[in-house]
Amino acid sequence: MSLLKILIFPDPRLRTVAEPVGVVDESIKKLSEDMLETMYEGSGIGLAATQVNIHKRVFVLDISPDKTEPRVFVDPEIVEILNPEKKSYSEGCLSIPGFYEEVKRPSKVKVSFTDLNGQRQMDEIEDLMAVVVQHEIDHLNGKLMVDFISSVKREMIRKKLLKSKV
Ligand code: QAP
Ligand code: CO
Repeated sequence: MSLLKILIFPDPRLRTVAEPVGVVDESIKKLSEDMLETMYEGSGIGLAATQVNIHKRVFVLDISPDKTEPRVFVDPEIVEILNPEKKSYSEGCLSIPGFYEEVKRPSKVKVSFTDLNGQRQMDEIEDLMAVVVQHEIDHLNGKLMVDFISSVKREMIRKKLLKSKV
């Protein structure tokens, strides 16, 4: 396994729309292992391939307290919003270190994705998992959590991260 370099906002490469994977091959398995290692190293709970400058539709997450439940989503799609009632959550992002912002999203969604065995899966998700899945799918579409906040706050974060050179 190897640690990957995480792009930091406002790196323009974070705005790239990722390409569908299609067939899950060894390169995708290796990528997901490296992404999980990189996510754990940064004490994250979710990481999209876009954040490590690989523009393929893959993300990983692990929201378990002891970090023992890695999950990999390939070609994920939100097929249905099961509860449109929006819930606010203070979100973080490994590409926006040190900043947390309240974002409102649908609280329950149905997601389809390909697993590492190449099987298409369907899952109903809610609570923190639903927040992370929507946050990560946004990354694959070049969207960031700072796009949901005021432009004044976004500018402040942009300037601070450009200066801090993390
Ligand atoms: C996405 O983000 C997420 O600022 C995953 O200094 C997070 O793992 C979605 C992290 C929360 C919903 C809720 C952030 C690590 C990790 C930081 C992360 C930091 C170190 C963020
Ligand atoms: Co993020």
